[in-house]
Amino acid sequence: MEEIKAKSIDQATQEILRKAKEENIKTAWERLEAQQPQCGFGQLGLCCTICNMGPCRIDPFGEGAQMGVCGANQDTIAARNLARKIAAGAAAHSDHGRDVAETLSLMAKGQAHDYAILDIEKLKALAEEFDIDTHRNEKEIVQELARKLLAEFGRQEAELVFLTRAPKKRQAIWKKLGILPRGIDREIVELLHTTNMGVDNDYRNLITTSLCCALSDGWGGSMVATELQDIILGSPQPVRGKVNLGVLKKDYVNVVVHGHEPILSEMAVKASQDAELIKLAKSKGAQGINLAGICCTANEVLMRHGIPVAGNFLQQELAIITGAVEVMMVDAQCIMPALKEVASCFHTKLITTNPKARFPGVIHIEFHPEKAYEVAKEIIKLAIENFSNRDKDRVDIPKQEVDLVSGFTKEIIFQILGGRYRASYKPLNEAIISGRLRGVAGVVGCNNPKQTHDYFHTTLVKELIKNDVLVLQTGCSAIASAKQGLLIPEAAEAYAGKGLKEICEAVGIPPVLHLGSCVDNSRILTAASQIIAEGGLGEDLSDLPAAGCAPEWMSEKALAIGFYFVASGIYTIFGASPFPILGSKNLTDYLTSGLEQLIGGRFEFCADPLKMARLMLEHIDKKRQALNLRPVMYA
Ligand code: SF4
Ligand code: MSK
Repeated sequence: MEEIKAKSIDQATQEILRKAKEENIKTAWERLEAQQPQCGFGQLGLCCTICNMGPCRIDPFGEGAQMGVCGANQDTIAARNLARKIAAGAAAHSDHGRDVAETLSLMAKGQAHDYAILDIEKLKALAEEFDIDTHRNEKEIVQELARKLLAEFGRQEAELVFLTRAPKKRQAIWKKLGILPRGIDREIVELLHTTNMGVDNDYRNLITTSLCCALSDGWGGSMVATELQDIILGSPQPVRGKVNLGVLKKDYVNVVVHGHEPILSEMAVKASQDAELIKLAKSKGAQGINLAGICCTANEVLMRHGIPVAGNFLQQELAIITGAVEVMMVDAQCIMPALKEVASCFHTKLITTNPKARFPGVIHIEFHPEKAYEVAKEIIKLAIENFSNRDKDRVDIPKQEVDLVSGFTKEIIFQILGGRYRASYKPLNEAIISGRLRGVAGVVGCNNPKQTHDYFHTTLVKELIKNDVLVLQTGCSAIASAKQGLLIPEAAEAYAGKGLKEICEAVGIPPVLHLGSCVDNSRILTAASQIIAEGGLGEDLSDLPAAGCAPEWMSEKALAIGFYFVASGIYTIFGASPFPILGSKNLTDYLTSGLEQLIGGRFEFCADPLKMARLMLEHIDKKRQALNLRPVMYA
């Protein structure tokens, strides 16, 4: 019992972990145990496999080899390893953005009939940003916008258009450092080039190139994904939903969507509501079709349709172990290879849909935007057919399902705080200036079985809101908070400090705002830029009483996000496991201290969520003092 409680604070997770143990099904936690002890060289960033003279390792105790065969030292090796991860993370987000832009391009050619422009205002606003004449017909605007957005990936000269959204002072810092990203692909390629054997051996320069690459993700690829998804799939509005494994329904055909790219799952939502398919499900003895999500695809369909969320990253295997899932359809990113093995213990059909993300021996139904609805219907039909294969005696659905409110985009925060007729960030700025609100924090990122599941996210978030910090969340972090009941307006009464509570009650929002999926961290960048533009809180993002944090991170994408937060001037803490760089003292010192002089932001590593909160609060207070703001009202 104690052993299971150490794995997760979430009761539904604990319940299914017990079931997994009884049925001898291994999950990420057992596989982590089987990996112990994990490689110390890898943890410290001191193992290099970049060329075939290696692998080389640096002895962290200073007794053995201090150089690789080529002469690379610990600083070069650790920085190169880190840089490659950032390039991979940025590539994942940005390739997602490209796929959405390609869908827009197909729409313009009349080849993606299942999609329509659902946010025309946003389309026009974006077109204007890209210098497109909006007095033309919609098709022409779409065509031109798709062309210009796709060109952002291969741009060879000048800078990405979205960078102009940042405050002028921030743009000047990037310019001075020579890190204004050109094409998104170009920066990823350049970073990979510099990490080749015998190219960049200066850890500081490798970090400069990494910052540039990460900026091309946050202010490039991810921003393209967010903006276009809003245009094609509709901009989210505040919406109620439910979260945790209890959203799976005993008498329904359960279909779980998992991954990151909502273009197909959007069609799965439509197919799950198709009258004919519901009739078919009923003819098979089910009461209907129940669609639920895992990870960021879940966040996308939750934000736009209130589709329930079955869980975050570490719950993907557990959803199948409930025995109640007919189909888990996956797109790309954060999908554990182990799902195939776990699904084979049940009747669950695992279905891959993205040609970039295949599993050997797993059903593959390839998604193409040209026949999106057809593909979604085929998958839902397979789920219906599979319902009769469910072993009812092995079904065990935890009862936990918690209410939440999601759908807070930068535009919605703007409208809610300012009111429909005077939408603005002014009330938010005034609340910070007056000290009613201490500041703002972005809490994002994954789960990691090395930490007690959800504990770091929720302990940190509770401490921040108790101290009058408005928390903005995305990804699996937001799902963790939702499961603890922090994403409903009533949470303000239960957990928030007096100042934050007053604001939440006045406008009817939760103290923790769910802004969407991992690519939607770009919403935080634009919201922060608009706060600066509103006035009274400095001239640059680094002036803001704000901080970022990824308490339970695991993905390379989290590193890319951390780097674009820091490159944007934000103090950012990574929780529990630090970056695998501690074998290089120079690099560690540079990232946690030296970088601040250069770019205004820096990293911190901290393994205690309460201490993390304290560090973030101290940073916020330091920024308040620098801005000469009034003391926090209810401190
Ligand atoms: Fe070893 Fe240098 Fe090759 Fe890395 S690049 S494997 S340190 S020889
Ligand atoms: S899904 S990147 S585990 S947040 Fe975006 Fe969650 Fe991290 Fe994947």
